[in-house]
Amino acid sequence: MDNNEKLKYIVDSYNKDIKTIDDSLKLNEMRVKYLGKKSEIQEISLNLGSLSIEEKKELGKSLNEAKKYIEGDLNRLTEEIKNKELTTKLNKEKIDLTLPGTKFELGTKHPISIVREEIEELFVSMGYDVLDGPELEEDLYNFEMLNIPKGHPARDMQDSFYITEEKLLRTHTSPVQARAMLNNKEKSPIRIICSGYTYRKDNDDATHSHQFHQIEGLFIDENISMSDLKGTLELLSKKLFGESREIRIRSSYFPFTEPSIEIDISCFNCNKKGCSICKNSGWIEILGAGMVHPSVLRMGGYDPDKYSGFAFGMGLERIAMLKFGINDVRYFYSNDIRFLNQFNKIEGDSNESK
Ligand code: 2NM
Repeated sequence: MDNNEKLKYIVDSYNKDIKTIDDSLKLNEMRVKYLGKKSEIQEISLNLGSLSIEEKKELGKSLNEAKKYIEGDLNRLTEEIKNKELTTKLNKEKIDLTLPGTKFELGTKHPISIVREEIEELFVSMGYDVLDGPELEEDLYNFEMLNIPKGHPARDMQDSFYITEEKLLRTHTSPVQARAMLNNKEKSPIRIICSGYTYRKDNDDATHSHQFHQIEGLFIDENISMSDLKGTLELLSKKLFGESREIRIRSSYFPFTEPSIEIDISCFNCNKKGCSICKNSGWIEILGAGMVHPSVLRMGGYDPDKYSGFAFGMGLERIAMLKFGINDVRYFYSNDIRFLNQFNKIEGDSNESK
């Protein structure tokens, strides 16, 4: 077989081979086989050197034609197969936009948050600001500024989580109020509400937790009296436990208020007839309050001869337990989904079809 015949044979063989090729991988193999370094065409062109000028010219031309033909055909097919493969891929990956989306479960609002927000909403509507402060507090703000000096029984080391001599986990949210008084450089009236985690050394049981929530309010202005406090707490009681609630004031003691009081509400379960919830008394204790002690005002930079104020505080766990009929404070922290799911779903429509 002379070289020209060989070339013809190669092209024929290519034409036969190419008929069975339908993907880009095999196509690449074809390119290697017919045009690559070890291809027959390459082999022939390596032999050109040993030929006469005439023969070289003639064979060179035929070689070029064969190469061009195979190359052109391969390029055309490459394009064709690429398009075919893309179409197949697009068809396979087609998205049906009419299919319903993936449903996901929204959480519920924690009962402590429900109660906190309800209280905050009432006080914000009366012009109070919502404030917070650090949980790791200084002795100065947690005790000293609140008329609880060193040696006072209320600061028993056994009851507080001290981190250093001067730092402890706050035992109430009142230090936020002490800070607010100090921070108000104009000594203008203050209306604030603040809530958050508080800590006391306690053995956890159904009614005690070493970590719990308080919410406290403070109102300082000229001519603030006990009747302002009473009206405010009456509103709060009705908002939390229903319009028909009555309140009862008992005298009490807190170092930071004088006088100090405790507020009971008429039992929402038996309406004063006596039941197990109110322990047959007809009344339920819900919070402590009082007129801010003159020493506390003075330490906060307020002149007690010009200003007066009231303050109140309550435990959010206790309020939520009464409101929702929960008999063990540990439910709030156990993250039991059966407990949590009993409270309203957070606003949003993802659960609507469930
Ligand atoms: C209570 C009861 C009575 C109270 C007092 C203050 C402050 F900072 F103004 F002195 N904040 N909170 C207070 C008063 C808290 O909780 C049972």
